[in-house]
Amino acid sequence: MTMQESRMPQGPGEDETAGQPIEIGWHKGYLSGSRPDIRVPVRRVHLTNGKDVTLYDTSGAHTDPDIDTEVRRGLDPLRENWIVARGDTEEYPGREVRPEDDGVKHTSPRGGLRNLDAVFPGRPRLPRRARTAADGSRPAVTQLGYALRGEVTPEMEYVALREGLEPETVREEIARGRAVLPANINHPEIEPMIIGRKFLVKVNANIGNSAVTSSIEEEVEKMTWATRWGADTVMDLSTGRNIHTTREWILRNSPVPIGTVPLYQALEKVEGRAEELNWEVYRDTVIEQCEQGVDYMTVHAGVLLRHVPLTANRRTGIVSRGGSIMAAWCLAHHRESFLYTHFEELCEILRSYDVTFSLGDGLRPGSVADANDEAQFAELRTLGELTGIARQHEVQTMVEGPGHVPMHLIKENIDLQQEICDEAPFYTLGPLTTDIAPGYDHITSGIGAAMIGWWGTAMLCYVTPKEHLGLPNRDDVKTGVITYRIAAHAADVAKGHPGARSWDDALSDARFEFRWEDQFNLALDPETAREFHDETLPAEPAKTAHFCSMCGPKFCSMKISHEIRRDHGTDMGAAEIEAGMAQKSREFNESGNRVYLPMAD
Ligand code: IRN
Ligand code: FE2
Repeated sequence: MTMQESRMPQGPGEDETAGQPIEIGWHKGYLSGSRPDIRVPVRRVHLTNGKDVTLYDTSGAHTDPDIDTEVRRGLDPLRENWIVARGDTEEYPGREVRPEDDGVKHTSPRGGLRNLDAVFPGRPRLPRRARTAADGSRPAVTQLGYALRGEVTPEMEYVALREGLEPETVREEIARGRAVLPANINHPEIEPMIIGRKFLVKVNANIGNSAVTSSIEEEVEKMTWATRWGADTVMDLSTGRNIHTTREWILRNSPVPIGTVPLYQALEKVEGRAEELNWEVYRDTVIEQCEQGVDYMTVHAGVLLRHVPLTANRRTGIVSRGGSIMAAWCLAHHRESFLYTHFEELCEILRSYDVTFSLGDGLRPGSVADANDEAQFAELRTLGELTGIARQHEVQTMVEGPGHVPMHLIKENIDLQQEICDEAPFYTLGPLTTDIAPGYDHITSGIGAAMIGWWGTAMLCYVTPKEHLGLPNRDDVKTGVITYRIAAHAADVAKGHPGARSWDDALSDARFEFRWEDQFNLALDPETAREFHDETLPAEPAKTAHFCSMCGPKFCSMKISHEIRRDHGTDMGAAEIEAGMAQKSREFNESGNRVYLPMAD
């Protein structure tokens, strides 16, 4: 296969370049669709042999030198015309956001002082929702609704181009409930993406301030940093102050869908007292976030009163934050969860904005000892029931999964989830395959993530080295995203996603042919690859020298293979191979039987 053929995705569409000089090794390009406003960003890596490789790109306009991005203004609303042209939505005044909704009331001792600089200054905007009919009803303005009605939306065409698949495949998978395309009508800035087992495995990165540990600017920067390294979605798990405003800044600047757990903000509104939560506070918080443009929401509606006792004998009880809030509420009132009893009302809200459900796993195991227990699977059965209800309302739905699971128990998780939830996309947190390595849980979980991704999990929620220990900083975010991109890509290769392997092949060719620059530019993390190489071979010519630093100039398996091929051609008979090997053996013995030779030699 030539490098030209090894584009990923191998989709239709022509490439336009973004005018960046080619010398830097790669540039941002665009694949164009059936209309001028469908332009799918790609990372186009230029190889020194004159060919190029096209890679999936999640980094948005922030990495396009031709687009002047300014965080105070926000990204251009790429999807706005598509949404308006459908003619099924209306603008309306929206909810008024009170200072206490912004987490100010109880976290600021100075009586609601609000950092006015922090208010998002971008273009004024009224929220949209599905148009209200005379009888008060509203149509489903969801991608699922359109797919069921046989319509291929511009968003569907966009992701088809992005994945190198047919638009009709995208529509079918969404209609079947096997894929979701999270795209709130109030988040027109996103570059559409799809989550489903037939598509590339996706990675989510969690960010978010807690109390006062980080500023809005830092959170926005973490978001752009995470998407730069390949996060397909970002969840803002902020709690504490400026919660609404922080989210506004993130949404207006994010090229990827944003997820949240509305329960966290609702809890802030009742000053952290779980038992004081109620449906009205929760509903208003959900609407507030729908109007802002949150694309998917974790809803822990599967934690039922009768499930709570099932966790009593667990080694590590309930570890999900949302799960423990809902368990506390159920026990305090000895009533069924308001998320469960009001679930249909919640569906009606989400369908008016096209917000996707991410049904939370509030009873996921928090240790390998608790994996696959009755509490976990009882909740999963409830999530299956809720998936069915959400679909009847034409609300897109995915299902969250564990957690901590040893390797031999992982497969049962995806198999059961697919069966119980009628193949709704699975979105798992790892799973961590052992509990013994705090500080390295990106690795303990990356192992589980690769396995469960291979078996059909559609999106992997990253885990950073700070898991169980603290809040991730910028470096941890990068480490988490890179680790999970590896897991996701390894799964794509194993699943045989069209085009996935060609990235590996392009890099292997570069490695085998000692095209160091190409190897760096094709690498998932070019900076680290280049830096590590430069540590041992700092001189510039080394990058093109025909040996690798592992074996030195005199002995290198790849160099030998090259020499054999050069001297004997590639179609060698057994005798010729034997002769080549004997020759190499002599050279080796004459050099003193040393595997590593001094560089100066
Ligand atoms: C993903 C799969 N299972 C849980 N997650 C994520 O964990 C979820 O989407 C959210 O980002 C995070 C925290 O969830 P809990 O602890 O409130 O359940
Ligand atoms: Fe954990």
